[in-house]
Amino acid sequence: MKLYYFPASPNSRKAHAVAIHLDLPLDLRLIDLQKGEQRTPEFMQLNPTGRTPVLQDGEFVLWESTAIMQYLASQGPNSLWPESVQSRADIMRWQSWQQAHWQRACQPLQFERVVKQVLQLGDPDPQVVEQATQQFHQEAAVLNQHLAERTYLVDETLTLADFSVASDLTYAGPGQFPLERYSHIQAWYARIEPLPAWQKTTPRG
Ligand SMILES: N[C@@H](CCC(=O)N[C@@H](CS)C(=O)NCC(=O)O)C(=O)O
Repeated sequence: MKLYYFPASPNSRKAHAVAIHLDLPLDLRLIDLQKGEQRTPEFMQLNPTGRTPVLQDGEFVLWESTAIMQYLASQGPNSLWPESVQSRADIMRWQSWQQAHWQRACQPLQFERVVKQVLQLGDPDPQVVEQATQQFHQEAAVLNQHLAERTYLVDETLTLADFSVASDLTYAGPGQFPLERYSHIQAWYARIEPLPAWQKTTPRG
């Protein structure tokens, strides 16, 4: 299977980490977003939305990171994506929340404080930062509460849900995400961070 990815991107990281965790060999193809490679005609044929990651398994082409994670984890039985219908629904709940709400709170902080600096796009916009910070607190409070008496998000075991939600904390440090008051999120992320799959997908540079 080929994974077209950009290693610095949290969405690519989710898919790559799942493959590493499950020991699934991937033929990695770098799509350099800084060079605009996601908009070449060849890549747009694979993903008309012009985004990474994309998985190609023979003739089958799949985009959207959550779908890719589920496809990878469906290659054989494993505890990241258990057979139970309720466990899967619960995982999907957190993956849906991550895409619809958590990512929307984290991404502007990442963009304003990290991406803009790397790409020399100017200073963070205080209004965007203020709005994202408010949204961050709203969503982080829910996540923190959920993790208060749990080790992982679903079923007390590491699942796709953890990789999805953790991906948005990739730039929590340089993005100065206001995590101070969320001790349960911090404790949970400290369990994800040492995993070989997370270590091996930590963006370098
Ligand atoms: N919902 C998509 C989002 C993918 C996405 O936004 N990828 C970003 C990198 S994190 C990208 O490729 N952006 C390139 C662009 O928008 O030009 C997914 O989960 O795969």
